[in-house]
Amino acid sequence: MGICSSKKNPLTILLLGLDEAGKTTLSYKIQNRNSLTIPTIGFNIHTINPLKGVHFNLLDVGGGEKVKVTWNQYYGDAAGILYVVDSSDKERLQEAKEVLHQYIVNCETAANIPIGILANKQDVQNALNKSDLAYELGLHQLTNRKWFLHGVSAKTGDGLLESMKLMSDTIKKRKSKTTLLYKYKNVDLITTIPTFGFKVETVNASKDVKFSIWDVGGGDKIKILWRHYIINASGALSPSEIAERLDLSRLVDRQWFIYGVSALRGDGIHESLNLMTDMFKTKRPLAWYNV
Ligand SMILES: Nc1nc2c(ncn2[C@@H]2O[C@H](COP(=O)(O)OP(=O)(O)O)[C@@H](O)[C@H]2O)c(=O)[nH]1
Ligand SMILES: [Mg+2]
Repeated sequence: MGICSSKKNPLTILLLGLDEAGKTTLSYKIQNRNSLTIPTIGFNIHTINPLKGVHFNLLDVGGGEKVKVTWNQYYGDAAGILYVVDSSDKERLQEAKEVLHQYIVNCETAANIPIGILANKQDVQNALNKSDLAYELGLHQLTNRKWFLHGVSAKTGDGLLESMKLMSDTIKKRKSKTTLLYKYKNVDLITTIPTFGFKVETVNASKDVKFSIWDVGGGDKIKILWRHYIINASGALSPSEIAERLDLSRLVDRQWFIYGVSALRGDGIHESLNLMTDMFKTKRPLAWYNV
């Protein structure tokens, strides 16, 4: 299934945060193992299956001075980031905030990667609560991306499973062409990572018609290649508005249609495949859109 979260193909989740925040403890606790809380040298990977249907590779890359600058090397493969904060260490909150913004939020290669902020060490008396922490970390500045904040204790395990569920849900909420591709394949639980290169899936539209659907990605370098593929346009505009903007009325010497779909809800997907099939079978002129 390529990029879905599965046992064979876990999604990569980066565990980031200052040293001593509790990343290593957390990654062991979630597997119900005792942690060896020695500073992380290099990185540790834990493959976990915290909930049914959720498979993550948790990458604990460490948070020391020299390591932070290497975080961006991991962003390309990451489906999500868990940023662990020690809620009981008020003296280092400003540092935690600066590191979050400098190395993750404002880092171009991490743009759009969903972030879960884990307010760790909630078992410690006087640990900052969620709303105070949100303020101290400047989380209101996290616009244009999916994020959540959740209180946890890596020591007691409280909140850990919920935070994995939140991470999985947040990743799923990202709308993308890849989501559409998998919806076509009638896969209900979809978790996606950004598309590099392209993916091709064969879809059985009906008994005797199969399509190859190409998901070619949408990064800046990729967009200029789109003209080599079939151009797909979708968005909040209605199909008729899109037809107008794309000047589809000029397509007089070929069959075409434009059809509104929602990859997340599944609306219109089967209908659009049926239209494609009809167009193929009948070969009669077709120029059509749903409003
Ligand atoms: N009380 C408490 N201590 C924690 C918690 N999580 C981690 N620690 C302690 O914090 C210290 C640093 O933890 P570690 O996992 O090595 O942090 P890392 O540098 O982020 O990997 C260790 O002494 C842990 O036992 C927690 O939730 N509660
Ligand atoms: Mg560590």
